[in-house]
Amino acid sequence: QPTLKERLSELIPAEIENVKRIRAEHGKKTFGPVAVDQLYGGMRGLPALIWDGSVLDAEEGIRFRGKSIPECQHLLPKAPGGSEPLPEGLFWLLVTGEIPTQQQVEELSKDWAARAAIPEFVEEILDRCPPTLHPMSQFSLAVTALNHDSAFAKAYQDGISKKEYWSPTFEDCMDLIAKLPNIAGRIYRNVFGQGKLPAIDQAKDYSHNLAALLGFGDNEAFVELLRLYITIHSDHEGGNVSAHTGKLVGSALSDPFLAFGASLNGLAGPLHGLANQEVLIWLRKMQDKIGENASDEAVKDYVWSTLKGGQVVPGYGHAVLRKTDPRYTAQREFAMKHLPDDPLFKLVGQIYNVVPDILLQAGKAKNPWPNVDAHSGVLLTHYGLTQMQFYTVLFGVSRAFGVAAQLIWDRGLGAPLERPKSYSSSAIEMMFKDK
Ligand code: AMX
Repeated sequence: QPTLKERLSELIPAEIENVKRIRAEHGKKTFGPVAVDQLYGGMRGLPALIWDGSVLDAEEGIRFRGKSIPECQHLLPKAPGGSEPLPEGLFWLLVTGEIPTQQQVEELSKDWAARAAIPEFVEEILDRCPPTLHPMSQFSLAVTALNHDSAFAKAYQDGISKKEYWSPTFEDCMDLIAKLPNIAGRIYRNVFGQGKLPAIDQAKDYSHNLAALLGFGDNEAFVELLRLYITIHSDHEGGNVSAHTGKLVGSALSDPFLAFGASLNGLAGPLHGLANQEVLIWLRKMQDKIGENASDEAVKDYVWSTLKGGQVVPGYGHAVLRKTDPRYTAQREFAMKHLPDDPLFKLVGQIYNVVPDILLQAGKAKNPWPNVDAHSGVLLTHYGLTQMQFYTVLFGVSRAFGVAAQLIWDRGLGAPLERPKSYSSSAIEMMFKDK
């Protein structure tokens, strides 16, 4: 059975021809006018990028290479005794569009375990960070510093041909994903004082090793949660801040460590990945104010007070989605199976029953339904990972999968430097002066 790299070396030449054909047949066609509002309005709906790993439908939610989350849960290989998909398999799917065999996934687990060590100087950088530096800033620092050993940067300096870019990019992407658990684990233990890091177990899968590094290796339900968590957070098509940033920075031929470090800085914003931290802070504040087992009325009042204070309800709304996020639903199903009586899970369910109506009444949000971040923190908290400042780091570990898959393809297909056109407001006025 071919390795992932062998399979890619077969797929890339065929896809180069495919893209040539698409461009020859359709390259000069246009779809949809550009409205001035889109330039001022964060480019919503503006067609601008090629992204092959996943596509987001406003009503249905995400599909990874055409497969919904329940289909991925069904089709992708599992760990022995487990029922959630192994993220190794999801990565294979994102990169190739194909479902890997159990053996191919096991090889990937081994490969990542073998690449997992981080350089000593990166450990030192992390150990010197004050615990008051946000875990996401530490994460981004460490990932950026991995560029020291980038195979791509070195090959470029050595004069590699453009046709070969994908190969060292692939190696960097594999190293990147493989090293994230050691970085995340070190940050977690440094910041929250949780003892010494264990060694990577070469015989275990990625999620198991990540769980062990965080101190939860003995908790099989938590390991299963991480498998699901990484799978569903991996990719959300190309226009979201972290994915687009990675692609943009990669287009300058910055190596995958530099590109993904930039992704992480975008993910660290409260309207994007930091929302999972914000949700938990908000839930805790709500509990402090109105107590546990509060009435629907009290929850409603609290939600209104958030809105009236000029703040967003974290975990609700989305730039593209217009229905409940299937990533929320997948986590809800996990909770129903593993922690149906958890009080915080019950509060999340209660909030689901009141927030959409309130957001509709408030009349601003285009989507009143919950997104992925409304649920993830509750699950992590249940198993004892209660430090919400750390939650976005786990989102970041997962998001590397999607960004890396696209970086490999961008270099494989020779994607050019991104450089869209910007306009000044006076230029816009001039353009439509007499129209
Ligand atoms: N609570 C209160 N107001 C909200 C809201 C929410 N959850 N969602 C949207 N709105 C408001 C917007 O702030 C905006 O107000 P404005 O006109 O005064 O600027 C108005 O509704 C219209 O916004 P929109 O077109 O519906 O959303 P958007 O595409 O501009 O923004 C998002 C999308 C996610 C930033 C927004 O819904 C939001 O702030 N949600 C809360 C934060 C959150 O959960 N982020 C995580 C998203 C998923 C992810 O990336 N991880």
